[in-house]
Amino acid sequence: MQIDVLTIFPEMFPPVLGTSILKRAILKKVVRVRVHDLRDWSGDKHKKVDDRPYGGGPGMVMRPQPFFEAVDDLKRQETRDKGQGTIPYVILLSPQGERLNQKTVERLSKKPWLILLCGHYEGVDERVRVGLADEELSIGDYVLTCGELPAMVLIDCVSRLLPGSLGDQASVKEESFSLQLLEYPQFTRPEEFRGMRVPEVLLSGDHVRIGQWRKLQALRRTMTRRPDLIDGPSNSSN
Ligand code: 4GX
Repeated sequence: MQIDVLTIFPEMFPPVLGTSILKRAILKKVVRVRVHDLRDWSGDKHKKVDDRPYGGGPGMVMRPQPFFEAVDDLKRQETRDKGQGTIPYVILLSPQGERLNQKTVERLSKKPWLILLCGHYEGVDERVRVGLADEELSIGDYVLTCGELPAMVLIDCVSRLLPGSLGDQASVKEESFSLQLLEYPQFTRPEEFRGMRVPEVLLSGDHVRIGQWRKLQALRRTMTRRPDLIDGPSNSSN
């Protein structure tokens, strides 16, 4: 998969892309991530990418032109390099978007090419939404300072689903189960730590009982903390 990011803070990305699983996925060429400075397309001698909102009001709005021209250039470049154009799927990260969940991540992981648009200030010109983005996504109902962190979240959760990114693809399957039910409690050594003991059943070696205990714990936890996961898709947060 190819991922291009349009941002005014490209320096935020290398530390995240260069660590752990993402680093390995990139080295193994499971995913290719290119981060571009949106100011390269500002078309302005001061590299300004924002302007004052029509109608007045506080804050600044990101101009549409740099986003549109950057995407045009990336498409042109792709056609030049590959002869025929893969079509990019353009995503705007914003609190107004549909909330990201694992189902969406799975759908996006099947796209050959994503372009992520990171917004700042009070937002971006509506025409970016209407005329450029294929989809608008939010990573949750809280307000961040920028769209770069959501873009990194998306890169992270999409990349780990790509074949070859995790050593063990079985863990992907298991994780997707754990989205219908919260995980059971896990323990490792020692048997007692600061007065807290590992549940006796886990030391019993009785795998039938262990399986039953884990299932019960997972159900209990889900019912108390995330009943919406059991109620099903009628619930908003699912
Ligand atoms: N999940 N933010 C984006 C600026 C902005 C506003 C409107 C585009 C349109 C967020 C979130 C989030 C804060 C990132 C505002 N860009 N993005 N930024 N939660 O809070 O995605």
